[in-house]
Amino acid sequence: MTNLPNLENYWLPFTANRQFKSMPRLFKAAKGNYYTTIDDRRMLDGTAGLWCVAAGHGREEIASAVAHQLRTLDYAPAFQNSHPLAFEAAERLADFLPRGLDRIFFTGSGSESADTALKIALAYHRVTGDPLRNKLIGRERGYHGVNFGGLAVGGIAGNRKAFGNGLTGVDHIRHPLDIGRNAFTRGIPQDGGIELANEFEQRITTLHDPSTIAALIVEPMQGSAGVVLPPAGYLKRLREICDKYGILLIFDEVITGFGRLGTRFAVDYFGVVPDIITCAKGLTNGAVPMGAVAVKREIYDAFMTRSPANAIELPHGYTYTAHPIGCAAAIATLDIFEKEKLVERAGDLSDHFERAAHTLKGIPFVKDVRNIGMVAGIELESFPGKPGARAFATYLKCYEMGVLVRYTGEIIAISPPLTIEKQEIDRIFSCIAEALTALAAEGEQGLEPTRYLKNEQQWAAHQQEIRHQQAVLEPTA
Ligand code: PXG
Repeated sequence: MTNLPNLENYWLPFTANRQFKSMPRLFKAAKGNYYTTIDDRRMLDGTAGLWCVAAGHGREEIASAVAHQLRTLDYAPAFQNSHPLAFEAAERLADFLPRGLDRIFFTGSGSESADTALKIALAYHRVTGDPLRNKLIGRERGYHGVNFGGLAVGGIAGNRKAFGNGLTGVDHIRHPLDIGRNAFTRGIPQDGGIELANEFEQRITTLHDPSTIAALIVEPMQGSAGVVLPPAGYLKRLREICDKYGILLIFDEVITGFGRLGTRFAVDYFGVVPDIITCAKGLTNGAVPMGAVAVKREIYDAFMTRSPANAIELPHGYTYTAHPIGCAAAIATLDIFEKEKLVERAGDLSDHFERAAHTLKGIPFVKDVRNIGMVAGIELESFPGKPGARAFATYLKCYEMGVLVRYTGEIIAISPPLTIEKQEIDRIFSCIAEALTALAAEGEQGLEPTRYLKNEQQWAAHQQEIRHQQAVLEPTA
């Protein structure tokens, strides 16, 4: 492998580090819908990075806005001072968001957005004289980032178990995935939504006093847990139950925001309006770390009218809240969305995307295909005793064939840049079909990760390189 960096010091997130470092997959450049790998291979981006590069890679408009901003004002203190671009970015984002959610708190990521939203919900009930409303409800299989608040309301078991007790006063409602009933449904499932949502009411009335619940947080579509879709009527019913009991409803739109479903936000897709929206990722097209929390005007006004004069209304914020570079990138991204009508483009492509995704029905090991907008989840049958191995091998095979897909558990998730072309969509799904067909022929052997290096020579050279670097770093070892 060419130009391999020293791999020792960097601890990769959510990655099997030892496995990765034994066969690193590094990108050195990206443009449009393609990455270039360190060994000069072109890789079609079937995942928009990590769901974030909606407008395609290497956007000149964002690069020059960021470069200009860096040279003009690299940083301004976020507390007690600010800069004009913060206000402009907030105004532009408010225009892009669903009506009424137009008071914006900026953060540095989706995780910070989730924790910020939860804290705003708790503080809101205090400031409005209802301090006993302090429990938070999330959902099984939910993902709200990795900070303690988001982790507590999140429902991906593996992410929680390693970290002890987390927050108290948290409960979860059921996730809506029901493959037995809904396998291979095109778009959202039609049945079962109301009864599932009603369980939320039942749970909070039997296990809790609903007047102690501060907020319910859900992803309108669960992304990280493998593309779990809300059945028809489900989100609307959750909204009604929240209204009935004075509970704030938070939509985590870190993945669903910015055109992913063929609408600006999932709110626009489902016609259900929460009290708070979190977003990140697509906000800056993934180019600069940034997130945002949008709240209904009434929530902001409650803080402004009920806090003592001259008091800090919300004792919360980050050094990098509304960072000038992030704001510049966000404004440039919103310009691209507007100019290229990216949301409409995603909406127009959705039917083609759906048809392409469902060509996988009948391919070996595919037990469900789920899709909405420009998202598809392909759930595979596990190899006995090796959970996740088949999805991982599929990912590696696709990588070898020049297509980047995501895998989580035994699910392949596809979420390309919204700039993708129809033939590129076809290529993604035909590549997955080819990978799975090959795996079916190879049996258990096909699940061995080291098979997927291009050839043995490359593998040997690569191992030698790693040994060399280790020797340089640890001369006595
Ligand atoms: N909320 C939701 C709904 C998310 O999907 C976060 C919060 C956290 O965002 P940050 O910026 O702190 O990572 C996310 C992040 C995947 C994948 O492959 C998904 C995420 C991140 C990385 C990978 O599904 N979602």
